[in-house]
Amino acid sequence: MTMPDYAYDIDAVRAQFPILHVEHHPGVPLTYLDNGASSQKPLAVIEAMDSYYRTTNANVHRGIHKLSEQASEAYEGARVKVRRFIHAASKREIVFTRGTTEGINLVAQTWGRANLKPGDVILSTQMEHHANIVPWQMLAAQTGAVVKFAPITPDGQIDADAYARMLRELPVKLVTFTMVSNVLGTITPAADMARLAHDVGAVVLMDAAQAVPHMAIDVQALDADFLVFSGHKMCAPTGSGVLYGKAALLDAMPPWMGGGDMISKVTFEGSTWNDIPFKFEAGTPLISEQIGLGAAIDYLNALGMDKVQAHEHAMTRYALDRLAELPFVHVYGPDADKKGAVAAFSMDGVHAHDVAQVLDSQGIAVRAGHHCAQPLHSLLGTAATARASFYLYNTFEEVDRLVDALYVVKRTFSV
Ligand code: C6P
Repeated sequence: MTMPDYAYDIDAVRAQFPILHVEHHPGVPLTYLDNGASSQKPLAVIEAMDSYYRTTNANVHRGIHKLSEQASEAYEGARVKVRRFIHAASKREIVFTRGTTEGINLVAQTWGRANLKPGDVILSTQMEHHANIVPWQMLAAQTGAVVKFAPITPDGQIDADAYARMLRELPVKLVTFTMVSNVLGTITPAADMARLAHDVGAVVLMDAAQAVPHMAIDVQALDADFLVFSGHKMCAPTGSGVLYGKAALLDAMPPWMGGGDMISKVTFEGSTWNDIPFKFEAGTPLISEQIGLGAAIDYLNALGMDKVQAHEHAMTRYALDRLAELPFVHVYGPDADKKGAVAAFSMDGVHAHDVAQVLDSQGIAVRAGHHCAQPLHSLLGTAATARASFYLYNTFEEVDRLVDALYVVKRTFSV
């Protein structure tokens, strides 16, 4: 076994996650390898939300009473933590959303409807999650714009020549791509892709749902115009999430949803809008959830994103090496150096759902299906894969447990 050469006390990390110590099947430890779908939550996050409801709960930006001021301070404090975490220039550029999906839909329905005309091209890639396909198809139907997909190579990377050619030859107005594929694990060359897109005057959106939880992100170094992510994949509660947008773009965009907090003045004749980011945060927000996101960021910062990434990289390499020992298992995507902590695989003669069910009986949680990436699965020539995805609390022993359990799957189905 390759032992990690970075300081990382995995037992101390695991002690912070109560759910990892619950027996979901009697006598069998939980091996949680479904982190691409959602991560588990550390005590720091659980306690931050508990403490909010015990001591600080009120609506934000509204009351002039002490409790509302405290809730607003905590909520806006979380925004500052997000700004620092992704190195945005200003907290005005941090719009709170319910997650990646909402962030992409927001950009499509505001920037997209205001800026796209018939024939304009929205350029995406063949490895996108449905959240980065469907909102653009809906926008195309509304505006007459066209969605195109840059192809990928057989080892699951962006075809760089084809991408550059499409940018040169098509009237591309928006480029939108994932930073890490939720199926192949591919880490895309985001900064290079953004530079090429900017050379032809296109605006760039980065889907960072599988990136922000796992690596240090600097939106200014990436030169992202928009970048979206979900809290629930990075130790924070469901319902927390972020749309980062450059201030000049957000300022120029019309609002999406109308209601409380997003207005400057309302009369029976019409309304004017609040400043960013509030212009995009209509209604009572998910207050405790975004405060939980702030606590998750504190937790990740204390661990160190460099160490998180080193741990996951070592584990992904180990997992790919171990899975390569199994001739009846086929792993999709590039090798460990070009990949996030994801291993989607198929098994000869056994459907992915059956694989997942037998693994579950061994206490191992993986996801099976198309992982909300149906077009990519058709390209791969399969309807479904099983997917093990790792996070900061997973261990090398858990990889061994997965490999042993795959032999059980093989025996169960006599393949
Ligand atoms: N992928 C998975 O199991 P939401 O649901 O809004 O938090 O995230 C959507 C999303 C967008 N882009 C990528 C690359 C993603 O991986 C996801 C979520 C989960 O792969 C749930 S489908």
